[in-house]
Amino acid sequence: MESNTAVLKNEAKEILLKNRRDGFTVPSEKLYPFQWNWDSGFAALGFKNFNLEYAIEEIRSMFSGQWQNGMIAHINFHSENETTYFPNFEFWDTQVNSGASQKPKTGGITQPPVFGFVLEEMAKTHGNDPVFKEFVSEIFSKITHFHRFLYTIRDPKNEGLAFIFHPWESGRDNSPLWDYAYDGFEVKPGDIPAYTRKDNTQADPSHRPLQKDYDRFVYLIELGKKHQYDGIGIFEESPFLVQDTLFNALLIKSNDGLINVGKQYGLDVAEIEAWQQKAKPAFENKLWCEEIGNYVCYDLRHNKQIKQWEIGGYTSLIAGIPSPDKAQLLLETLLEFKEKDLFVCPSFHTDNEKFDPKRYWRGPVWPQMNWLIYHGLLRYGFNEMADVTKNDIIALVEYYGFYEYFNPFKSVQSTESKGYGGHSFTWTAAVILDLIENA
Ligand code: 9WN
Repeated sequence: MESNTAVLKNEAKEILLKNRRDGFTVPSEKLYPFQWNWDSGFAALGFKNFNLEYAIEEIRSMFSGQWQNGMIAHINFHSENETTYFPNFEFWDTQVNSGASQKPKTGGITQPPVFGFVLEEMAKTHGNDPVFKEFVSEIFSKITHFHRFLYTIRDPKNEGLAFIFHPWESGRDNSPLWDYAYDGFEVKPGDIPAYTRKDNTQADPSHRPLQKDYDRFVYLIELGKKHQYDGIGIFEESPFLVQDTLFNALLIKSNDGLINVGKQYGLDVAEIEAWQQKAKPAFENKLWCEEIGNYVCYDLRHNKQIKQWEIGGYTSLIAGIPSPDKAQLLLETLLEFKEKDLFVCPSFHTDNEKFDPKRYWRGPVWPQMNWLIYHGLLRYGFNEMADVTKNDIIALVEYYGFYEYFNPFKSVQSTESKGYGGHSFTWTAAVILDLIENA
């Protein structure tokens, strides 16, 4: 009989292959039928464990949609005939920017920059493979160009921290953090064009964002359009303007990835090192919050920290940002969750009134977040908690299946038999495979 691990591994590979299209992978067949930016990085991370060529094609395909200004959009609409997702390429209308990708059509915003560190992960196993070396020479300057976009257009005051102007850019679309960032901003009738959501027909509406959140999502798309998606007017006008923890921590981690891979192959990394010298102290000084005992997002529109405990702060660990003392403070909350019989790591603090164990980013556990936290904890030598983080996500997937996200309460296992959001989910498969293969 096959062991549980072998069964999980096989299932994970099957999902990755099943979700693969023409050189790229969709996060979930119906719910998300295109290529998403950071999902694609995680897909490559999964593929590199059994098919280097697919991992390379995945990233190559993502970068086929790179804009002239360097941006990698959050979605590449490789297929223009899919009808199950809103907003589609027509709604984004990225032709307002003359440097936007024509083929594939894309969205007009970006997502957390993961490709630098994914490249480094690939180098760990394939560093000596000539095919991989060739790929590095092709992709290195493109990833660097993406970071350049973030450190210029998204950092007009040259602080070393990139801003986001849409919750979708954070990857944590519906986090309660953004309620604070909007600070009461509501869309009024007539502010936005009529539109029809599709997500609620593909997933349980009680797990998805509310209508007023979607109205604000659409408002910010219209604002992006008005300023060709990269104009300074976005910085001046957007009601949502945030220096996000996760976004900037993964940018720093990806800078490190590029520096390490670049040095290995004799490439020039001076520009990236200069960004890094500014970015690390800026993150530490501007985002650390003593009151919360964690890093928090900075609301640039209202000039204040968003003082809430939230999962994004934990990605500072994988980026090597906190001192050992601060890392210890981060660890303590995880230990509390473990003591309370919760699966690690809820996306929002369980004591907060906005915590919701079922709704999208307002409490559930997310597989790719556990992968990031697991590696962060290992980096600081917190091996026991790292194992808990890894084993919890494996246990959740083993029990519920390869869903998009999960209820953090162990107690609900007696009454619930499914996870939440999409199923047969790409990054869930990818990180489970990677965690098992590299145990
Ligand atoms: C909008 C694809 C994406 C992830 C995000 C996740 C969710 C999309 C949506 O799905 O966002 O980009 O329509 O809700 O929040 O992190 O990349 O898996």
